[in-house]
Amino acid sequence: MTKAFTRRRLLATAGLATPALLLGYYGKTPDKKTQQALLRSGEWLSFRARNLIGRNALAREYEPEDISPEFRTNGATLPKTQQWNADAKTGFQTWKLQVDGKVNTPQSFSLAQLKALPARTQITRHDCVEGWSAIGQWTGVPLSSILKTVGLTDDARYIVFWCADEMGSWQYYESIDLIDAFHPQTILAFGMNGQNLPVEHGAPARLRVERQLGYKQAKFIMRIEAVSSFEQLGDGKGGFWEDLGNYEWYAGI
Ligand SMILES: Nc1nc2c(c(=O)[nH]1)N[C@H]1C(S)=C(S)[C@@H](COP(=O)(O)O)O[C@H]1N2
Ligand SMILES: [Mo]
Repeated sequence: MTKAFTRRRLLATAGLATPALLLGYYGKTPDKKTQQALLRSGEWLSFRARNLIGRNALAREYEPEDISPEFRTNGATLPKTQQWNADAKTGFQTWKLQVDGKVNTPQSFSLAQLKALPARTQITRHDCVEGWSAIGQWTGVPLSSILKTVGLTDDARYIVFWCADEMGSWQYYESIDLIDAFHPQTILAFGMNGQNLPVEHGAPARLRVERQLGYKQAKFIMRIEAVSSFEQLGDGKGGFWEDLGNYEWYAGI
């Protein structure tokens, strides 16, 4: 999947291949209207290409001395659901991350299995829409490793994170597209500031998707589902706050 977004392939598609094909189709000398249409299609494609290249850029990473002495919590800080509480009692030894949906091999991972995979550590800034930010150090497994292990099917387009906390009958969930899912700084974090991820910050594992706002950083993840559309989930807008608070689904920063 990531290969599809390499710069070379984008430029080949956007800059050369399409106009060349169109020219071939229209013959030697396209009329003015066709020329303009061609130019417009080139502009549209390069705009899209730039978006895609831009979206793969890394979020800024900070130094250990930049880590905020205090990192606020927001939203749920202690899920009430039975399964999560039973898992918490065992120090999350019984916790299993279910990965399913549009995948070739649905699989579940224990915390120990996740911790045994190659990890990434990054110091980044978290920005909440409510107007506060904090810098923290996150350690976890790149989401791409997990997705490559289970293998996405061709019709997978979004990755959904189902969380252990509920508000009334609404379960917290979030979704991201495959560009963000395969972004090198998108990790399933089980460590924060050199310790196990504290409960209030989403133990045992939470999402860090560093080019997005705070509410996309799903905490208390129980299940990851690959889907082709999120219209059937929740209220159809792709996330808890998108459904309930009309927040933007694409919360890129
Ligand atoms: N499961 C779950 N994830 C969540 C939330 C939540 O209420 N439940 N709140 C979101 C919001 S709005 C923010 S700003 C961050 C806060 O993360 P923190 O509590 O680690 O600071 O988590 C996000 N992820
Ligand atoms: Mo937030």
